[in-house]
Amino acid sequence: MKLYYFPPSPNTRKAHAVAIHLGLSIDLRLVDLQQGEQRTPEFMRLNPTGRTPVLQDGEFILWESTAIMQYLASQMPNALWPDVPQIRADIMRWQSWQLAHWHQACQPLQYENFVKPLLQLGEPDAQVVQQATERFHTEAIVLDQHLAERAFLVNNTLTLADFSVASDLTYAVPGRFPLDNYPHIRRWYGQLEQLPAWQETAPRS
Ligand SMILES: N[C@@H](CCC(=O)N[C@@H](CS)C(=O)NCC(=O)O)C(=O)O
Repeated sequence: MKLYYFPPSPNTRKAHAVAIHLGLSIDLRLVDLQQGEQRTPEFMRLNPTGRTPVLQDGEFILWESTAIMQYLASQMPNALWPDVPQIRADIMRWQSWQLAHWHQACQPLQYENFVKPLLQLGEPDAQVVQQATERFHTEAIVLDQHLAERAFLVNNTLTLADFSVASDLTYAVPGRFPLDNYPHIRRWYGQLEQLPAWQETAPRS
């Protein structure tokens, strides 16, 4: 299987971490987003949305990181994606929340506080940061309360849900995410950071 990837991307990280954690043999193909390689005709044939990651397994081509995670984890029986309908639905619940709500809360802080200064795109917009901070707290309270009673998001063990939700915390420090009042999120994310799959997919500075 080939994974077309861009290592600094949290969406790439979700899929790549699952492959590493499960010991899957993956042929990594770099798509350099900074060079615009996601817009080449060759890549657009793989993914007409022009985004990474993309998985290719023979003739089968799959884009969208969550679908890729599930496909990778379906290659063998494992605890990340157990073949139990209720557990899979629970994992999907958190993966859906991550895409629809958590990512939307984290991404503006990442962009304003980290990406803009990094790429010299100007100062953070104070109004955007304030709105994003409010949105962040709305979602972080839910996550923190859930984790107060559990080591992991689902089934009391590491699952795809953890990798999905954790991906948005990849740049929590440089993005100045206001995590001080969320001890359970910090404890949970600290566990993720101990995993070889999370360490190996951490962005290189
Ligand atoms: N919903 C997609 C989002 C993918 C995405 O936005 N990827 C970014 C990198 S994090 C990308 O390739 N951006 C390139 C561009 O927008 O030109 C997924 O989960 O795979």
